[in-house]
Amino acid sequence: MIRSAVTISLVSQARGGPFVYWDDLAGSMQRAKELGFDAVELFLPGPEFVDRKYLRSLLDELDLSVAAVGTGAGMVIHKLSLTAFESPLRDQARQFIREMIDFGGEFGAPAIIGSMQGRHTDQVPRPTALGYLTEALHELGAYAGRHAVPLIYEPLNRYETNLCVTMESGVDLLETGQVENVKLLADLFHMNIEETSIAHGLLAAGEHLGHVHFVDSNRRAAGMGHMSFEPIAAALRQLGYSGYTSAEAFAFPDSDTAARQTITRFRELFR
Ligand SMILES: [Mn+2]
Repeated sequence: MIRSAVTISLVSQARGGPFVYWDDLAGSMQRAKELGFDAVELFLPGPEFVDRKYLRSLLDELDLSVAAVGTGAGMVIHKLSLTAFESPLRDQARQFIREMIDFGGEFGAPAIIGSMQGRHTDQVPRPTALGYLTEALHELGAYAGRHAVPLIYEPLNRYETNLCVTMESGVDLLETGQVENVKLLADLFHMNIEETSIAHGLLAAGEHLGHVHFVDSNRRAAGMGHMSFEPIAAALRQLGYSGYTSAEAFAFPDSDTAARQTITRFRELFR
């Protein structure tokens, strides 16, 4: 069964980004539960920012799960990237991600590599960048396996990376590199920009699909843009997808409205 999740950001430097809830962890989790979400996806400044016992007690009390944890703060705050020209920055990027894998792993949640993949540049040509990325996914995928969770890799749109922008290129990266325990994240906002057909993109991801960012064409909550969700839901059903569809959307017009709109659309499509 497909499960619902909603994003919570505690990263002040990411203000204005596509996260539904902000700043107040306990209050946001309370709202997520009241609205009927199964889980929360957490975007945190780092692995030590939230006390683990405190988070565990909130999850138990509210009967919520952690769907995934983001690693983008490594880029947003520390300017780290797995494909940086400077090797210490690449090493620190891996270390930051390992620590986020350990944090998420404690809650049975995978870590997501999105912006931390970086991009190819004049200094780091495409084959070199793809080599760095593949090597990192190898190591970090195996590392995540210690917690019995996968690692999640997210192709992004062309304005955010120039490495993998479609599901097909993500599959190619994983299969060519023989990368194990790494799943793909299908973000419907990025796919709306890059894929010929979003449904076909999902089917191309196939067994590699591990997580979905559930959002409309304009990055508002599902139902607030011009995305055709029926073929998307049909493709997920065809795949037998049983992971999360997680609302990574702007808090527009406000957090509660975006969350309520998301769960309403989710129920229409998947319940
Ligand atoms: Mn995303």
